[in-house]
Amino acid sequence: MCGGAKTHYGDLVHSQPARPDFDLSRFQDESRRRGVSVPSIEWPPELGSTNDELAARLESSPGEVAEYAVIGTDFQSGGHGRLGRPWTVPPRASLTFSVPVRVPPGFPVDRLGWLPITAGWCVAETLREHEIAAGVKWPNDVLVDGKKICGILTRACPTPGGLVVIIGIGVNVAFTADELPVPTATSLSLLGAEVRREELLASLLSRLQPAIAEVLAAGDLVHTTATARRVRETMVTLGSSVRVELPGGQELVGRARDLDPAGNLVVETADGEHRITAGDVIHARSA
Ligand code: BT5
Repeated sequence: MCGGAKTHYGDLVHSQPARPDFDLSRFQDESRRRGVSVPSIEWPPELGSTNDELAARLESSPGEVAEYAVIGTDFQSGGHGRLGRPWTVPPRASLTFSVPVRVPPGFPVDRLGWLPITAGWCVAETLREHEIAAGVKWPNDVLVDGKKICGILTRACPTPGGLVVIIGIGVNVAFTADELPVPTATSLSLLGAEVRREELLASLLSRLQPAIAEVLAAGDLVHTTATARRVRETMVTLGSSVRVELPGGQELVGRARDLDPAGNLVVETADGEHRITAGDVIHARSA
C-alpha cells in the first residue's frame, strides 16, 4: 500500500510520497549485525498508541510481556504525549514504538525521570551517526537546530511482578514539509538524511538497552553514572535561558543550570534556584 494516492491526513489533503512498510526481516538482519537481541517484535500496520497497547497488555497479562519486547506500528492513529497532547505522524514516516523495562526493587521512584532523558540521549547519539547534530531537551524531547525530531513518553505501570516503565519513542523519519504537524517539528528527511527505520531501530536499541540497564542498576547513584554524564553533555537545555511553564499554570524565567541527582532541572532565576520536576521548557531563541 505504498505511495501515490491522495490521502486525508488530519485537515490536510496531500500526495503521500512512496514509503516502505517496516520490514521485520530487515530489522532482524540489522539487529544481528549490531549484536542487538530483542525477545520479540510486533509491527502491525496500524495501532491507536503503542504505549497504550503495551499498558493494556501489562494490565491484562503482565507475565507475558518480556522486557524489551518491541511493539511498533507503521501508523499510530491516536498517539499522544504528556497531558494527553496529540502526537501526530503520517503513515510509515515515523519510527514509532514502545518497549517495557523492569524497575529493580529498591530503585528510588524519584529517580525515574532519568529514563526519558536517557532514552533521549540514545536517540540523539543514533541520529549523530547520520551526521545529524541532535541534542536532548529536558524532559523528553530530542531537538535539531531547535526543532523537535523526537518525542518520548514514559509511563510507570505497577504489575504483580514489580514496577514496569513503558518507554515510548517517536522519531520523525520521512515527513514532507507540509506533513509537519507543528512548525516547531522537523524530520530526518527534511534534514537531508534518508535512513531506513529498521536500521534506526536496531541502532537505537543497541544504545538503549545498556544505557537503561546502567541507570536502573545504579539506584540512588544514577546521577554519577557515565550515562548520566553523557546525558548532561548532550542536553541543549543546560546553560540555556529558559521559560518554564509549570503544571499549575505558573511560569519561571531563568537559566537552566544543571540536573539534580533525581534528574530534575535546576533553574536559576532572579529569586534563587528552583528544582523543576515537571513542566514545559521553552528555550530562548538566542540560547
Ligand atoms: C511528547 O509529548 O513529545 C511525547 C511524544 C511521545 C510519542 C510516542 S510515539 C510512541 C508512543 N506512543 C504514544 O502514544 N506516544 C509515544 P509532549 O512533550 O507533550 O509534546 C507533544 C507536542 O509535540 C504536541 O502538543 C505538538 O505540539 C508536538 N508534536 C506533535 N506531533 C509531533 C511530531 N510528530 N513531531 C514534533 N512535534 C510534534
